[in-house]
Amino acid sequence: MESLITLLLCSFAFNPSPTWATTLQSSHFKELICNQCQQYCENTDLVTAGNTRVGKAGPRGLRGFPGPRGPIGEPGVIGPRGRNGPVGARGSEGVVNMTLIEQSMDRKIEEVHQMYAPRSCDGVKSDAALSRTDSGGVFKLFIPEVGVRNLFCDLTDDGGNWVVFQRRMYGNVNFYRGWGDYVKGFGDLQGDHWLGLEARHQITKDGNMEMKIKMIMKNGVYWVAKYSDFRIGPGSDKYRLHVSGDSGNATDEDDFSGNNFSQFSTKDADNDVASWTHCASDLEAGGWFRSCDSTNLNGNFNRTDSKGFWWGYYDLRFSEMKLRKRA
Ligand SMILES: [Ca+2]
Repeated sequence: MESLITLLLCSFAFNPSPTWATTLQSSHFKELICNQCQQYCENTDLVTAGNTRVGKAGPRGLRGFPGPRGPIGEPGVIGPRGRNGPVGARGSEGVVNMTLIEQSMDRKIEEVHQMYAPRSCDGVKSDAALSRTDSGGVFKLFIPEVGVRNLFCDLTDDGGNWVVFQRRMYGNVNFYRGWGDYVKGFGDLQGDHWLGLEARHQITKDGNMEMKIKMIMKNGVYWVAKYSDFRIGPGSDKYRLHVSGDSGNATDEDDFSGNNFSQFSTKDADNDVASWTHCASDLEAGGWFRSCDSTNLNGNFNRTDSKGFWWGYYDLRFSEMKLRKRA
């Protein structure tokens, strides 16, 4: 019976007439009703709110948008060192610097030649010749302060052992050159050539050297001039000529010793004593000129106007100057 009354009361409370609605809004009365009608409330989907009737809560709405990114946190503690990685693959082969290797080889070869190369033509072995002629050949000699140089050794004339330092035989080499060429040397060792003044100074600076000049004229006449003492001064003294002790059939008249104590001159270096002229330019050659006289064995033998001569004789076709240690 009590249950029936409660059911009726509760049914009325949740389906109020407009007249009762205001009364039902009283929180005190609503609490009373709910205490009595709890079962009913849970079963009827009806809940009072003010004077409006609402249904049960709907399904959960969509998730809202995420909030803004928070501030960056403090850096973490550095971790322990990792293990070594695997060994890498072998790289490609590098490029070998051949120029450096070749330069190094050249230096080594030069050092070996300096150790074993003879110092003069009297020390050469004929089978060591780089090339041969009837009278001698080209050999490697070591010249102090200059290095290893190829030189022509006359091994036959008058006992041999001569270093040839000037030769004119073919006329195919120009001898009208500047200072640098005469200091360094030029031409073909087996033919027309000039051994550099610096090498000549180094070879003769200690003295005790003799020198021989051989000349052949176009008519076949053979002349020889020989000097028992021959020495060339240093470059600082313009390779001054020191020559004395003449002999031979070409020394009866004025000869090479007429140029004794002269400095060397070329077309670009006037070191003669003739203040009024430049002998090397006048005679178109390099030489130890004093006042453009005596000899011009570096001149042009093909000219007959006194450009190439030995004391007034212009018809030379061959000349050779050579030196060796005095016996
Ligand atoms: Ca002059």
